[in-house]
Amino acid sequence: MMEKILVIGCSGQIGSELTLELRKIYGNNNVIATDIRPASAEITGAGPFEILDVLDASKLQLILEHEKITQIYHLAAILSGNAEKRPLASWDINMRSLMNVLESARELKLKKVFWPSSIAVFGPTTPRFDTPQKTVMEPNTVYGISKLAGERWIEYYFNKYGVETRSVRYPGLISYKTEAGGGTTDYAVEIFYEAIKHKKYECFLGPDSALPMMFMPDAIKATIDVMEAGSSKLSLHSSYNIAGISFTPKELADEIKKHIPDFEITYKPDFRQAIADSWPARINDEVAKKDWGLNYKYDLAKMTEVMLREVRKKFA
Ligand code: NAD
Ligand code: AKB
Repeated sequence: MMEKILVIGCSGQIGSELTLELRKIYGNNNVIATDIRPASAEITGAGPFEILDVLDASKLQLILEHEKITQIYHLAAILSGNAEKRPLASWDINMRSLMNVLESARELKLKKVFWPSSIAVFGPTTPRFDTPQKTVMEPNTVYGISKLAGERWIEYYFNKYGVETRSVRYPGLISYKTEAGGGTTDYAVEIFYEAIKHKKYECFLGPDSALPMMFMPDAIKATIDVMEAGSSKLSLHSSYNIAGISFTPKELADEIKKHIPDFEITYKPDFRQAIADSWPARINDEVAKKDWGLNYKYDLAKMTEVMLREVRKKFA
């Protein structure tokens, strides 16, 4: 059967790249891109795009039926930093959007859903190093609470109704195509722009805040791999830890200095420091490796080299 994909949140940091990758696999016209805001010319020029507020359950249902959608990639959410500024509105968006997607998937018997969780599901009582797949989870941010609740709901819909949602706990994602969307790990994107533009960066986290991170090409590959894995391979139906590379702001700055020797970093931690302090420094992703063969191409040095090259091109 031909797959027809709906991407919700195609204009964001992940959606802007994942949509293009999905179109390479399934064909331009079989990937319907949607977002509450306009999309890039790269997306609108190559295939179908529609404005969709995913909180509008009837419009969502209409598109799914009209386009005969078989799979949804649901990427719309309010990320950790922005969610702390508007807790109730963010809870509403993060949870109601997921419930709309799960209910539609149940009613229309869709084949599969992708919905990302995050390292934000962990909290200050979680072991910070080599964080296991299954461990203490007491998140203390509204974003983390919504992701943990989402994980419980996707597993519930699988067990109760057979709705198959595939999910990974993304670390902080680093990319150069689209701005990062209001998260705590965004310093690791901003730093490259400031390094190229001004040779200096004031970091909103302290020098030693180690966090799990991942370069976008590895994240896109993990997303597609978990979606394509055979059902019999999956030992869990909540969300898989994926670890990527862990580093501190100081370690990233030192790596950038190898390319821009006069680059300077200063530190002025803000409210996001407490969020970073509540998250793991490094997580364990053995289960994803064993179940569906998670693997990575980029380490800190390789990622830094590509980021500097690509951001430089943008300003050239
Ligand atoms: P982003 O903020 O860059 O993009 C989200 C997109 O969703 C935006 O384009 C926004 O316009 C859209 N959106 C917001 N509300 C909407 C609504 N009501 N209806 C339709 N669209 C709406 O976020 P991202 O970084 O691309 O993240 C995508 C997903 O991955 C989110 O679920 C996020 O929690 C998760 N995630 C991201 C990271 C990361 O580092 N980027 C890490 C862990 C998890
Ligand atoms: C954020 O910082 O909110 C995101 C995430 C790790 O979920 N990048």
